[in-house]
Amino acid sequence: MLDRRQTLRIGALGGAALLLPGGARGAVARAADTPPFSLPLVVPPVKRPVRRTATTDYYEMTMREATAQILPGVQTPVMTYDGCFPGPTIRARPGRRVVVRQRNALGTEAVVHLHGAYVPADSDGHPKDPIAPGAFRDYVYPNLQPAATLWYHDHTHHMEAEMVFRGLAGCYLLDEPRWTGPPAGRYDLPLMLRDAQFDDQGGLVFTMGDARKRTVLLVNGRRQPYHPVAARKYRLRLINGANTRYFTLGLSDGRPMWLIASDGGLLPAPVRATGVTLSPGERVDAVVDFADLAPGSQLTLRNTDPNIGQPSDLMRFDVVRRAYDPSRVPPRLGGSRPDLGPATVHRDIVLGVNPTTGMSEINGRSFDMDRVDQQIKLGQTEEWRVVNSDVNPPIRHNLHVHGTHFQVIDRNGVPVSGHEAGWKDTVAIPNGGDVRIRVRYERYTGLYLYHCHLLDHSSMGMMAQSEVTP
Ligand SMILES: [Cu+2]
Repeated sequence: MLDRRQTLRIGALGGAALLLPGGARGAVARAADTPPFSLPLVVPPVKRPVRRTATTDYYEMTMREATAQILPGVQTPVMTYDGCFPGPTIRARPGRRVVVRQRNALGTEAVVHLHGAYVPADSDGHPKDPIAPGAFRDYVYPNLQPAATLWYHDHTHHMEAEMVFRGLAGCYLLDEPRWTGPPAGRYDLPLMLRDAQFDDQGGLVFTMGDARKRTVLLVNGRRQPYHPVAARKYRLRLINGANTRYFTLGLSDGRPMWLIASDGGLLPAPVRATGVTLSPGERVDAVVDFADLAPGSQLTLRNTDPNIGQPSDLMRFDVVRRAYDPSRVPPRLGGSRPDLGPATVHRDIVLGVNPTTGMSEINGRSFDMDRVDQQIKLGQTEEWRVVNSDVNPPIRHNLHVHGTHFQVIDRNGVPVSGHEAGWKDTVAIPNGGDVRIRVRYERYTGLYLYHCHLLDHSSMGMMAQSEVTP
């Protein structure tokens, strides 16, 4: 229920932006008048472990309020991990355990979910496990899964939409072992995409469900940044971190990208594409080659989602130098082709907004964390037919499943292709149509959520939970 939402108080900062020198009235208006591409791209810092053992890297992170320069010349109050907007990046390796101690220095409870990770249920960031203000929790991430682009974000009961919107999200990159292949190091660039709305003072405005006013597009927490690049290949880890916006991503000169990884990690083979659509929570790794461009060339990463009308520029790449490039996109990437075999259990999962109550529901019920919605046997393959029943008016929904990856069979009966044919944890469900997925839990038992990742919808109840049993 809406009335169960807490009112989020942005403590000492009071929600008002602090203006940089020259401020007072008009700072946001001036920021709006500032030409695009006037701020450099922020690459979130890679977090260092506080301790390393033979098996485990230990990290400590603090959730706290801070300010960030999202718009030129304006400091906006945000909720952060470690003061960073987005949070610091954790780089981990398959088979090597990570433990993150999350301290809550916010004035409100919080919980952290690692999106796309196979983790024990008590480290999955279930809303029944909040961290109280002033307390901490140790999250254990075994990383027993293929290398992949994951991200961590808030999952507080009824509050994840607002808390992620205010900044509680960061990248968690599970790296492949070193091999001669896709661009690495500083040529491997995480790009977290989202939108935002601001008030006249530069504060973030969050209104549940009102996504149409979130018209400012951000990359790594900044409006339309620029990034100097070398004339060579780059790996772009594209993460849709928006609450409800879809992105159809492409380069302004129409040059192709090689899609090399989906939510679950490397694809079997690269897929050539000039555009790729991501619903909220989805990721794709794309290799882009700037080698043919002379220093001084510029091109932009654009959103060409047909639902927004004109294409909009997300950021600009400025080619500044030539470079030796030993990286390559091999014809075989080493990822596995999803094949969970025939299913023994079939289910219908219907996503829809209740026209009478306005609540978001799955199979006619809004989320109740004390109710188990379905039981799943460990090791057993299930097939889910996921339906989006919101046709009139059409409302977009997708489905994210916690704690495993799934195989997407088809959408409206048509087999999926491109990155969607790889391992996925989030998939877009068409209005009035369906997507069939096969799901299997392999390792851990306990409670795992499944929900629409349009976070305004999950916060309003479009969420349910499976109990995985031995
Ligand atoms: Cu939804």
